[in-house]
Amino acid sequence: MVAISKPPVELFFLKQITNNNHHPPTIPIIDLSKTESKHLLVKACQDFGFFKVVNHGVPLKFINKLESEAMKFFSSPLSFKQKAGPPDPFGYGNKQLGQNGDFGWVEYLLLNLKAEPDRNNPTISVCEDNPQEFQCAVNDYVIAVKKMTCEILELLADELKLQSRDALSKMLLDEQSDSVFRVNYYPPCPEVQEHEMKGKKLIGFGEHTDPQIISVLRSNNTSGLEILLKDGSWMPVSPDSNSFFINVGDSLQVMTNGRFKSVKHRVVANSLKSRLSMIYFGGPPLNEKIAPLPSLMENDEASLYKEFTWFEYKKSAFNSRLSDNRLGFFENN
Ligand code: GA4
Repeated sequence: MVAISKPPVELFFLKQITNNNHHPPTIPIIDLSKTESKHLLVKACQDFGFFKVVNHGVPLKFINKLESEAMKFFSSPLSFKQKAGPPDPFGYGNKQLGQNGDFGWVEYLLLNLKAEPDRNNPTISVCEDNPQEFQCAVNDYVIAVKKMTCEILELLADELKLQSRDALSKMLLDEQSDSVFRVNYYPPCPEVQEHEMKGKKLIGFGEHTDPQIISVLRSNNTSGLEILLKDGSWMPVSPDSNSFFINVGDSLQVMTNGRFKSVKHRVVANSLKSRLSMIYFGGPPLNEKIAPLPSLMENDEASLYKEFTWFEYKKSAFNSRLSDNRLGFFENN
């Protein structure tokens, strides 16, 4: 059992930076049922590294089932939740994020999706005496979300005219794909209002980029997610429980030699309502070489990055602090 130390409350607060932009950009909305979405997808990955997906085809019953199972889990006594083991890196975590001194106002479950989840053969163990129902709900959800994610990666590959349509999706479909699933529960925090009056925001999950290829987030209707815009201001993302929010990860930024942007994002806590988000992080196999895709490179275009394997990048990422610029270490000067 892990003893969860209580970090000082001051660690969670951010000075509030006001967005003085009177015309903040709007987040691209991609309708996956429309054929012209390919073009918009590429544009969204270039301009923001972030977009919202509607008509996604993920059955509502899988989403709702997982949300209610997850709420049941997070409402359970601490002693039960801790049976999932400490997050090193997979298990149940409370306030502590990673191993390098980051904290947030959040509880979470981090699960390894190493093997292909299969509804008849659940491979994801949430915790020892975990009800089968939670495992099945995760499996059904992940299978459907992974299918949608691969469709998006195939549309991107098509529009980018990569060698093959599955040039990106095959890394997620590979049975060695190192993908991860995370459920974050942000309890309401009554202290938020008091601190907001002093111009401070409470951090749920501190600013960071995701190391993988692509991340797919679905949340309940509680706000909190913010993305960092090019002008350095934070833009709140209106929650939408019927849609998915997708962001480009560091690995996809490298594979496109910087054309696609791995967007910095964070979550601020809410004073009244709890926020529940579930995120699928699509990652490549550990031995995959992460480098700009040759078919994307112009004649004399130089690679912005030194070549590395996903294993090397992941190792370095897990040794970093949340807000670090993890790609900096792999940049060519
Ligand atoms: C950010 C994206 C994913 O949530 C995650 C996170 C991981 C963790 O929670 O253990 C990290 C973070 C994430 C990057 C830097 C390191 C590792 C916490 C942290 C401080 C699961 C991932 O892959 O990288």
